Amino acid sequence: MKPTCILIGAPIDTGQKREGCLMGPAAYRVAGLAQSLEALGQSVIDHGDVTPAPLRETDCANPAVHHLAETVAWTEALAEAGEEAMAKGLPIFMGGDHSLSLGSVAGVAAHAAKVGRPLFVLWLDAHSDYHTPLTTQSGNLHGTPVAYIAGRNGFEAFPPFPAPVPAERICLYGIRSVDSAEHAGLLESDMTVCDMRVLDERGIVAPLREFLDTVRAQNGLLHVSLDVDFLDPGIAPAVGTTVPGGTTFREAHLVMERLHESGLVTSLDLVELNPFLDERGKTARLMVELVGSLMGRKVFDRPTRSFG
Ligand code: 6HN
Ligand code: MN
Ligand code: MN
Ligand code: MN
Repeated sequence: MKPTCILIGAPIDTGQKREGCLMGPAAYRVAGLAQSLEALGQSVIDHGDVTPAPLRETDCANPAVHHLAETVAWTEALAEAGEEAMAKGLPIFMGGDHSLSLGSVAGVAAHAAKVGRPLFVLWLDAHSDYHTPLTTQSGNLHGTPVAYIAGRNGFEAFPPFPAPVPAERICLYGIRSVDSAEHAGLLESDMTVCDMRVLDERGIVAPLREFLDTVRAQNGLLHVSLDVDFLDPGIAPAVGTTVPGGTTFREAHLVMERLHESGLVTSLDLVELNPFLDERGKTARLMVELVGSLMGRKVFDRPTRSFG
């Protein structure tokens, strides 16, 4: 049986400085995310938007870091909402900037630990998001979730990450903008880094298939974090951190179709959509279409078809 999709709105704007991501959940609703999933025979519950936890006092040795207390408050609330939703179905976190994943993946990881299955994370992004609050120069906490998930130091202001995900279970896919502190950290880790050079050389499918084979072999749960800037800015302009050379319309759909066919995806983030920067809803609609492909939409479906 197909799991129920649980839509969780997370109108977070505190992980970066360009305002507008807080309109993301509303844009996904207007673009018909729930309806498009229902049209695929999926049952859908819209949980509404999460409310951040009460603000606590926080401090950080890096003066560049901003909105720390607010981001911690979102993390706490989303971790709770995420863990709860995992017990009921397939959560789809509608962001909100990428600091959302500090909380969503914390909730998912807590669930994975409870059910005793290894968690894997596929990070579809132009960026590696591997800063800690101590290494970030922009001070934008949306550039830090991968480090939190992997259990790096520097997150003392945040709740301890439940069961950090070993680096070899994290795959960064499509990256083409990595700061030097992130680069140094990644070189010391066993993370699977499929940067754009790798995808250009090997194609969009082969490295993904390898990662999915590992998830399957270990009976893992798979969290997918989809940052709008994974896509080329030409097809997805509604994001504050555009980087040229992103995935094409066809590549992105192919990734989603492969993910669907794997049957492995157990939770999903949709992050960094800034509807204020969109062109007549183009990016929001594309994201909704991509979720459709991830949840099984096919242009042409022949049971005997196989691509290896
Ligand atoms: N994102 N590395 C840059 C920074 O400011 O730390 C960009 C971060 C982008 C964050 O992709 O969600
Ligand atoms: Mn602000
Ligand atoms: Mn990101
Ligand atoms: Mn990004």
